[in-house]
Amino acid sequence: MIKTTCAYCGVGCGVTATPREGGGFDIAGDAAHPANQGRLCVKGSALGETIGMEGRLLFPMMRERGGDASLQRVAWGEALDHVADRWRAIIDEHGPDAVAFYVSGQLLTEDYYVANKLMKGYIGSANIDTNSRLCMSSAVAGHKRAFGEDVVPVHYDDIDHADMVVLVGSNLAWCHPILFQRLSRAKEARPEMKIVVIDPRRTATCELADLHLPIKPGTDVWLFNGLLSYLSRIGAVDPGFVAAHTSGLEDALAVATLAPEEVARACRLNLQDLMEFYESFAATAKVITAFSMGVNQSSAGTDKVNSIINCHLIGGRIGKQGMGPFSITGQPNAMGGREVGGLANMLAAHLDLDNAAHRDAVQSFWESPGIASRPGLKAVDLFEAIEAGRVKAVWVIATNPVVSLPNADQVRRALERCELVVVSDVVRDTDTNAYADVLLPALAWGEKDGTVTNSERRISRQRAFLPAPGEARADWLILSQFALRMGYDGFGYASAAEIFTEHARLSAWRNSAEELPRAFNIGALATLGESAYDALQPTQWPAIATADAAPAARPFADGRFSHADSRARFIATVPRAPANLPDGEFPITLNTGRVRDHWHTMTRTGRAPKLADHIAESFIDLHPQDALLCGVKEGELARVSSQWGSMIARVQHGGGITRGSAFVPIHWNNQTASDARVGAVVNPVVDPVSGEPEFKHTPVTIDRFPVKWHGFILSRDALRLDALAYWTKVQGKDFQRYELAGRNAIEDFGAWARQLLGIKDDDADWLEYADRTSCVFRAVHLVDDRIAQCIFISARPDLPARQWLASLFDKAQLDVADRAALLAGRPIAAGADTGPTVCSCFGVGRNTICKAIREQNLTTPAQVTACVKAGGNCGSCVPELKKLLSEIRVEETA
Ligand SMILES: Nc1nc2c(c(=O)[nH]1)N[C@H]1C(S)=C(S)[C@@H](COP(=O)(O)OP(=O)(O)OC[C@H]3O[C@@H](n4cnc5c(=O)[nH]c(N)nc54)[C@H](O)[C@@H]3O)O[C@H]1N2
Ligand SMILES: Nc1nc2c(c(=O)[nH]1)N[C@H]1C(S)=C(S)[C@@H](COP(=O)(O)OP(=O)(O)OC[C@H]3O[C@@H](n4cnc5c(=O)[nH]c(N)nc54)[C@H](O)[C@@H]3O)O[C@H]1N2
Ligand code: SF4
Ligand SMILES: [Mo]
Repeated sequence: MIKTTCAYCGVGCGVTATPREGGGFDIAGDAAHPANQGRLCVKGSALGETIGMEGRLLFPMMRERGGDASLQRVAWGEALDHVADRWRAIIDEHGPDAVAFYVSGQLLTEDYYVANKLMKGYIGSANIDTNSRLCMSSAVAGHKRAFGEDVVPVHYDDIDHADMVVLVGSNLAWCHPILFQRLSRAKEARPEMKIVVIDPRRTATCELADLHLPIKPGTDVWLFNGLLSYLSRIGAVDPGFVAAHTSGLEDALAVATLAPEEVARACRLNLQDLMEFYESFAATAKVITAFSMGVNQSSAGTDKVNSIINCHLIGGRIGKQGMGPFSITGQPNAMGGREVGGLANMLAAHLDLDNAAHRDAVQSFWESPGIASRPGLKAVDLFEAIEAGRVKAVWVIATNPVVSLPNADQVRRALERCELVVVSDVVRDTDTNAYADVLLPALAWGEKDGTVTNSERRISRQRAFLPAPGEARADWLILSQFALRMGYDGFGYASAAEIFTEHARLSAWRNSAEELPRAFNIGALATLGESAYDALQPTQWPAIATADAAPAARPFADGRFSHADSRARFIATVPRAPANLPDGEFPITLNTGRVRDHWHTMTRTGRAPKLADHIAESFIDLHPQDALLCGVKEGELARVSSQWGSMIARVQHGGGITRGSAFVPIHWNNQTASDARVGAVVNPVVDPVSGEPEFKHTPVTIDRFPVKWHGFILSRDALRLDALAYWTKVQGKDFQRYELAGRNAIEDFGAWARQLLGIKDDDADWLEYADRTSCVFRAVHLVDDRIAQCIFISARPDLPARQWLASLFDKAQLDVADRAALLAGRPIAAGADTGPTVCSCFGVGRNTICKAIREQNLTTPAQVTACVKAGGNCGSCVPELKKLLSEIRVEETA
């Protein structure tokens, strides 16, 4: 059994991988890991389905610009020589700022450290930015302004001690499920603990809340300024703490002038609800305010963060058990990236690029030829500079910017124009890889070795349990081999452990009260040898015990912060509206975010059949009245357009959205759908302090996407369907499923369908039912009495249940009843349509659950689990079970 850490979110759960007899691995939660104590959410428990070789990038590939456009396999030496020669030539001609790295919070700390050392110390530019710019740069900037250092002052077990937890712009139930379950258990044990959710949508997280404040998008600063002013007015202040450990309260209060009535109006909230929140906050000492992308991804993101921290400082609610402002990180190593100075305006080891003493410290430690002396380009600016030709070579590592950046069509144009695009990835086909001149195969989760740091500053090992496939290499090794070719010394690393201990030594370098004191100090780990590094247990900083020192307490426990005068700062946060507001042409505010079972651009979760059915295709969630005004109907397709671009998704209601807003998930892209990159629609406005994009607020218009027919295909082989007006791909267990829609009139259904499915053999075993007048068509293609493909077309979107058809792919032989059912378009056996998946672990559908609730009068999620298993494994669907239970209760009392 090998212990490692989950590949996905910042909770950082421990995972065990146990070889299975006959091949493969069993993935389970690590009971000894403090982050999860053995539990895994639905994504974590499906990790085993994502480690296969299909679609993997296994060899370096290169394409000649202007020549044959296709990528050709090359040797590592040739690829790295080529990149080094081109970089050297570009740097010689245009200077070091003409090249750039764009990296990721999914790199391991060791990879991240090497990339930063190379760029900032050796190439001499700070043009290295990361997708963390899109994620937590506002939290970083807020922490630095308030505390003088980017430190998260809360621990997971504080949740067990808090009396109030406020979740701001966080869909914890879906995005950090194991932390959410911890919160649910705390609430179960102490029902008097108050949970408040501040989110414009009524998300699954709200199922646990005592109070949901459906705030007007973008107005959080009004809300928290109002709270600060209220706390001050009623005297809910810790004057001793404020006097001894902070400065700037008067200035902060001077801009927090609105009375609660005015705040309620600005935030479009019910005054009573607002007061309930303010009064509870004032009355509770142990409050945690946990925040995530609804706060950070805003043109006022940094101010939102500081307006929250202000409310904690005024009452001294920080640095003690059960309380504090808690930035929940997204990616598995968002925090490790912060430790190595991953952003274009930071230096390694919590040192600053714009401070000469800090620069000198890092350069002297590295003994590097130079050190970047001014901040590099932040992500959005970087891709603008690439399009403008100022940056001529970019190397993208472990991120997919053609999908995930705002104004994503601009990103595509930038890469098209760029002289040299290098991409290191683990899969062969992504929307970004399509623009690569050089494609380099990296080791993936399960193969790579190193460390990650989770949301509570706990460093854990990711360990390899699989052999390196093909010629894939560790990202740190690729970068080091490139650096050596560039002629730099200082990159002769033989192992991840060597890099880690160097990083640990740097964190302690000149880190003393007299020199450059920082809370981040993992010097205690600097002497780990290879085997001690291999055996490293999850370790939280700053509390690292050593032979001669007891572990330090939690950060800021003594009220001393990292600013030179040791005081935390209140920041005067003047409320301001989002940069682009809805108007007559673009009347709806587009919000974007995540769904429960997918991870980002789906390069990994998209391959797991277990994760495919919870939400199978991209959608736009819209209030029914807005849908009416836009002329779109639930179940039909709509085009979502902004000034920047457009995409297509299926209209749905019921996502808890208020009027005037719409929500689209971030995951689908050109690999999984015909036209579903929501990044193309999102405005490229950024926060002026952090540079983080305003992903949650773009004015859009929504129109019908008219089609003549709807349909779907289930096929054992993958198909190319680019000729159709709309398609989207869903990974099944033994098949691919495609949802389709078309604008073409179909004359001869049979011939058309056979061509679409790639059937060339006239004698193929083929059954069909066609009714041209009502545009209904069903056909099935059998091979040796097994189903190979089936296709269903109808003028309306209400097609037969996919779950039932999927079950036919398990059968070794179709019987007569199956064939008849296929042509009739519905199962013969009653109850065979189980409905859309709710519980992905046991594949339990909505219809099954609702039927059990109704027939057996179930009232709690535990009863549902006992009856139909749903919710009995990872528990990620429990909030949805609660929702179904309450919907059926309402239905029955109505
Ligand atoms: N299943 C899943 N989990 C993930 C990920 C994933 O891809 N899939 N990604 C990981 C990563 S990298 C990240 S960063 C995290 C993100 O985790 P979260 O931040 O929890 O997720 P999001 O869905 O991006 O957005 C959170 C919420 O912010 C709300 N919001 C929008 N505008 C506002 C506003 O103006 N004010 C307030 N208060 N709220 C607003 C949205 O309605 C949304 O419900 O998730 C991590 N976990
Ligand atoms: N509209 C909108 N856009 C958003 C957001 C939003 O809320 N709304 N959220 C933003 C946020 S918070 C984030 S974090 C980003 C995430 O966006 P991205 O970082 O673009 O998304 P991923 O799909 O995680 O991309 C990771 C890539 O790295 C590859 N990869 C995985 N492991 C490795 C490895 O070990 N080495 C290498 N070299 N490659 C690897 C994967 O195959 C994949 O192609 O999206 C941002 N974009
Ligand atoms: S909560 Fe889920 S996705 Fe996040 S680390 Fe834990 S198992 Fe992985
Ligand atoms: Mo993120």
